[in-house]
Amino acid sequence: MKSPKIGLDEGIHVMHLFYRIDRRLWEANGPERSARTLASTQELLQKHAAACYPRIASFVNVGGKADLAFMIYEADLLALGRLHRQLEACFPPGTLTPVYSYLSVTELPEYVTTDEELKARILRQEQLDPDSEAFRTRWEEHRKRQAEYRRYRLYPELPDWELMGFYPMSKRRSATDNWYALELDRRKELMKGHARVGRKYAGRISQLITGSTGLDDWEWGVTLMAHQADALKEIVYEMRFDEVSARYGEFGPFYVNLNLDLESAWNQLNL
Ligand code: 76R
Repeated sequence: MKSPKIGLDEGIHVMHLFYRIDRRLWEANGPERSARTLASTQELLQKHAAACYPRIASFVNVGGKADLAFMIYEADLLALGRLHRQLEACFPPGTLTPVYSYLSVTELPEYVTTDEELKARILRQEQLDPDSEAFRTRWEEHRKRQAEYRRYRLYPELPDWELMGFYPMSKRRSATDNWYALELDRRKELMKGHARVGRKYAGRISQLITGSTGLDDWEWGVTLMAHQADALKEIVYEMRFDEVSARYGEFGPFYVNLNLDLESAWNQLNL
């Protein structure tokens, strides 16, 4: 069956790509080819530079595990696959060695307060009459915030901060600590603690959690934007003490990357 689009019911696909440059082949191609590669890759990135999608963002890895890194944001999986291959085709054959790649999708968390819960809380805490004007105004405010939150989670626009940290993670399923065997209420309670820790990092960390259960080797991709590496280290360290991570978190490899436009990336990597 041929289909012009492979979308999602809501949200977009996100792909993280990490490459090493084969320096021998690169040198053999010479500076003119390097300049042409830069120009054609730049052109592709400029054509895909929406705030959310279609977007290809470029980074330089500083953890030593890779050289170049990219993030592709696309609603259509066919288009995402095409962009991935077009990006690789900008480079001379063999010069780009894939190191790690990760496919995930944006999602709404299971643990946000439902409308019913919030309504009950407002009525209880603020002692409002459900038929009053005051309640209606309050409810309207909430609906607006909720819509904004949903839009941000499903169609993220990450801030242009200096660093991008990425790692995949899963929730544990061992005989004694099985996240998936917990009741929803218990998971909700635990996630409140997690979010409390996260909120302390407002202004220092901006996070994007994308779901990958059944799509890639871990269950979530964690993308953290930061100004400095200590913020990345501190949030991950502090979360290790929170029960959700301490007891139930399992982690893949960590990639720390500089958020650089392509020309700066070329300079940084001496390409
Ligand atoms: O969307 C929200 O802000 C609501 C609260 C929230 C949810 C539901 C939240 C807040 N997170 C949620 C879900 Mn998170 N997060 C991580 C990591 O290294 C580690 O130990 C864990 C990696 C970090 C650093 C982080 C940061 N979070 C999730 C999920 C999905 C779980 C599920 O569905 O079972 C994962 C895997 C996960 C992991 N989280 C926050 C943060 C930060 C900084 C916040 C506060 C966000 C804010 O205030 O805007």
